[in-house]
Formats: sequence, C-alpha cells, structure tokens
Amino acid sequence: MSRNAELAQVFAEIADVLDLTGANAFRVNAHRKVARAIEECGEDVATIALADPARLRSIPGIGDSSAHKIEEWARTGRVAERDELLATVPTGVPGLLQVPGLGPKRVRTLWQEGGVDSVDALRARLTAGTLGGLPGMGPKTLKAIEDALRFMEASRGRVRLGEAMPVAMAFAEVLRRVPGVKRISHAGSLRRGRETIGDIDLVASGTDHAALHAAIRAAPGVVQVIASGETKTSVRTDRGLQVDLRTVDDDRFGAALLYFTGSKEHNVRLRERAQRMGMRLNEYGLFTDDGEAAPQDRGAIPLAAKDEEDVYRALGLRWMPPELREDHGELERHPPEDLLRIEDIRAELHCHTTASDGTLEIEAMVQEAVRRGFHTIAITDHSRSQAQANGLDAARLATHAAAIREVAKAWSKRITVLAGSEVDILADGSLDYPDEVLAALDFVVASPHSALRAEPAAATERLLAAIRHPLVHVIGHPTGRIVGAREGLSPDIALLAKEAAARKVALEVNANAMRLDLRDSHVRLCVEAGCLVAIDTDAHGAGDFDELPYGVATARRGWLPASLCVNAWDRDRLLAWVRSKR
Ligand code: DGT
Ligand code: CA
Ligand code: CA
Ligand code: ZN
Repeated sequence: MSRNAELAQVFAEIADVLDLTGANAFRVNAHRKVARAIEECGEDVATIALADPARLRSIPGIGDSSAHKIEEWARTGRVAERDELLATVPTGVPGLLQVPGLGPKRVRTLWQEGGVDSVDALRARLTAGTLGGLPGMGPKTLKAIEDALRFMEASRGRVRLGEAMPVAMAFAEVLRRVPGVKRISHAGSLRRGRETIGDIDLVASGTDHAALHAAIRAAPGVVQVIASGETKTSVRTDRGLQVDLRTVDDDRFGAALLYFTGSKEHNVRLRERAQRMGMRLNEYGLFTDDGEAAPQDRGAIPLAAKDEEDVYRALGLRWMPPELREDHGELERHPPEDLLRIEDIRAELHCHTTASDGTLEIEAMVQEAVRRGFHTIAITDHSRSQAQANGLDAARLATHAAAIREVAKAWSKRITVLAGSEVDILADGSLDYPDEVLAALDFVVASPHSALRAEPAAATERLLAAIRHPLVHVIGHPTGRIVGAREGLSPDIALLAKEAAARKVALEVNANAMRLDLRDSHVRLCVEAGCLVAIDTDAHGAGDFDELPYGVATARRGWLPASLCVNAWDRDRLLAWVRSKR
C-alpha cells in the first residue's frame, strides 16, 4: 500500500466508527472526503505536510482540523483520535460494513441490540437462526443479509474477462433502450482488458439520469441493489457479480470515462502531469488550477471533458488505448503506432475438428473461418498422447491430412487451408510424432498438456527444445495455465522469447478466456525480444472464434505491434513463413 493509501485508510476508519456510533452525517462525510482527497493526490501527502503546512491546507477537501491529523500522522505514524475511536467498538464491528447491504444503521442494530460483533458472529447467528425479533430485521431482511454474505464469499475470487464481458454487454443493452441516453461505455479493468475482473464498471450519459439508474436496478439478473443515488448505482447479479453504473451529463462523458477506466496508477500519473502544467484533473474534467479549493468542479467550466481525446490533447498527449493504461511507462514511451487491432487478425492457426475433440467437421470449420473473413486456417487436431481428447496416431493423422487437403482444394478460391497438428511437447521436450510425420504436414503447433507441475528450470529446457525443433511453427499455450484454476509452468519467458526470435518460431497467445496463455506481461517480454506472436482461439467449435477479442486485448496489454503478429500478416507473407519451416 502506498503511504497515501495508508493515510487515506486512517480517515476512512475514523469515518466508519463515527458512522457506527451515530455521529452526525456532516462529520462522517467530511472524513470520507479527506480520505478521497488524499488517495487522489498525485504527491505524497505526508511529505507535503512536513514541508509546507500552507500547501497541505490548499489541497481541495483538506481543512485545518484534518491537516492537523495528517501532520500528526506524518510525524508519529499514528492519529490518536483514530485509535481512541476504534477502541470504542469491538474490532470485528467495522468489518460488518463490508457486507453488501449492511449500512451503519443495520450494523448498529445488529451489534448493540443483537450482540453481533463480527462477520463470523453474523454468519453463526444466521445459521443458528437466532437473529429474529431485532428491530427492522424481518425474515426477508435476514434472508437478504444471508444471501449477501454468501455472495461476498463466493465472489471473493475475481471473475474471468470472458465471463464478465457478456454480462457488461447485456447491461449496456438495457441502458441503450432508456429514453434520452447518449453514450454508454464499459470502464474499469474490463475496458483495460485485464484477465480477471473485480467488478464491472459502466459509464453512461444522457438527459434522464434517474431513468438510467432505474433501468439498472430493474435489469434482468439483478438480485440486490447495493446502493443507488443520483450519480451512482451498484447492483449485484444472480452470479455474484457487482455492477457499478455512473451517470454524467454528456459534455463530461470523456472525463468520467477516463477516470473510471483507470487504472488508478495511470490516473495518478495524469493528475501529476496536469498539476505540473497548472491544471487539475478529476472525474468532472480538466480545469485551470487557480489555487482555490474547488470541490464544485461539477459546476465550473472545464478546459476539456467531452471526449477522452480532448483531455489527453490538453495534456499534450495522444489518446491512450485503455489496455495500456497501467502506468507501465505508457506516458514516457508512447506505445507502437501499429498496436495490434482485432480487425488486423486474418488467420486462425490452431483449431480442432471432430477428428480429435472438436465439434465441427473440417469443412464446417473452414466455412466458419471464411465467415469471419480469414484468409488462412490451419487445422491442428491433437496428437496420439492426448488419448482423452481422441488424439490421432500416425495412421489416422495421414488419413485426416488427406481429408483436409481435399477440403483445401475445394475451398482454395476462398481461403488457404493448412493440414496441421497440435503435437504434444512431452515431459522431456521431445515431440509426440517422429520427424517424418511432422515433415509431411503443412503446419505444426507444439504444446505442453501434461507434466504441468514441472520445476521452472525443467520447463524452460522442455520448451526450448520444442522451439529449437526445425519443423515447429508455433508453441501453443506455452505455460498450460488455466486462469484462476491452474498455475501451469513457470519457464523463463524472456529466454524462450529470445530463442524463438532467433529461430522465427511464434509463441502463442491462446485467446480462450480460460487460458490467455501467454499472458500480458509475457507478451511484453516477447515484444522486447522481437519474437513472433501467434494469436489463436484454439477453436473446438464455431462459437469459440468469439474469444478472439480476449486474446487481442491480452496482446495489446503487452504492447504487441501488428507487425510481430503472424495472424495479422497478409497471405503471402504468412505462407512464406509457413514454408520456411519445410
Ligand atoms: P477491478 O474492479 O478490481 O478489476 O479493478 P478496476 O480498475 O476496475 O477498479 P474499480 O472498479 O475499483 O474502479 C474503477 C476505476 O475507477 C479505477 O480503475 C480507477 C477509478 N477509481 C475508482 N475509485 C478510485 C479512487 O478512490 N481513487 C482513484 N484515483 N481512482 C479511483
Ligand atoms: Ca471494476
Ligand atoms: Ca467498480
Ligand atoms: Zn492445446
């Protein structure tokens, strides 16, 4: 945690305890505002406090009494008022506020009248059924609390990008039908394309904010309204996902979208830059910093706010693709001009048919690739060791390759079809077919499927051996990880990328949202090594092609230029590379 985050938490704790002990709302909110002001300050607040007391008091949202507490914390690392306040409530009580749907009033009732002093105690009492009879705690309320607790526990883990995106799109569709709506976008980690999502953030503009909030509360699948006000609504879906909606006037849409897309760290960098240029940036816009506290920036006239481009331009920057907003050097070193886009992808080089564990015949798979506008598809069914996936032995592979070539001939005017294999990389680094079998194919993806708990050094050697194999084009899902479920191998990716670059072998970003393997940080290492990258959906059926955007987002997060992505090459260039391995 940064020092600002720590200090902000002190004020948040003060606010919580004041709230629980029935202090007046004004005092509670004042502390919450200070917490937020500290968190959003681009500089270390404690340092300012020690160096320049006047400047500390000029930070919007920080008054004289909070400035004293900040100075105390900067000098001693404690705030006496916070310690004294916390001593007045049992340690587990503030944690009850984290249960969705439990506000200060209910927590106070549970604690003072029901003796519930922690989340654990709450769970136990709910199970025992001994909370009946408390004021305002009828059976329906208790059931809602019980559900909220379960959701809280179920969704402690984050959900996969591929699970969150369709939910977000469905909510956006609901908003699109609201009268007066202007613009809608997803924001947060979802828009940045992270592999897992904590909650879904949506930003909408329109003339009737109340109608937008009402629509979200009534959307299909919503089981709980966590909070709903004039600018923000949070709901929970039947699958335990939280969805946050913010509404703004359309002339502030860009600033709000920028703010709520994050990342927090990218926003901090932008605010620092604004400050250096004599401006102030927040979710309402970019403003001239006239040195006055201006919490009413909502009413003030911004220098830029309508579109994200406007804000970046006013800061002397080009618009930043959301996937890059992670404070990974994107403001100092502008990302590649030809950053890969989804529409660049024109080839699928890893897919399965009914010959192994796919659901479509060769021809249906080829038709689907044509429908997606691809110029090339490689059919790559499993090799013999994948018995559970109906992997092919050499004899069946020969028959299958002949069948693929028949289809290739029939479709040659529309698409290039390559006869290939996804051959297992065995534990010792050797491949699952002899060389003469591989040499008879047009295309070879080599992937690890077993022995995925190997030590990093062994994993590196194993994959290096496959990269050095002269007949291999692509290393498929190199680590074998499953997002949130299986760690997979931990090879030295930088070393693999260097070797792959030297031998013109592509490392795959498997676009399936369960895999996203390589992951974003690995792609960045590939780019630095100048290594080729393949982005494939590993399709086992027609719908799997829809996962492509997740792979592209992952590649963009790794700063992949289209020029290094073999699937983005035109047919001639791709085929020249394919043939160079034969
Ligand atoms: P997640 O939901 O954990 O996957 O990650 P994010 O990035 O979606 O985080 P979230 O949902 O908490 O907030 C969405 C964005 O809103 C975040 O990326 C930056 C912005 N934001 C939210 N709260 C704060 C805050 O307290 N301070 C600052 N600076 N930015 C915030
Ligand atoms: Ca989020
Ligand atoms: Ca959120
Ligand atoms: Zn595979």
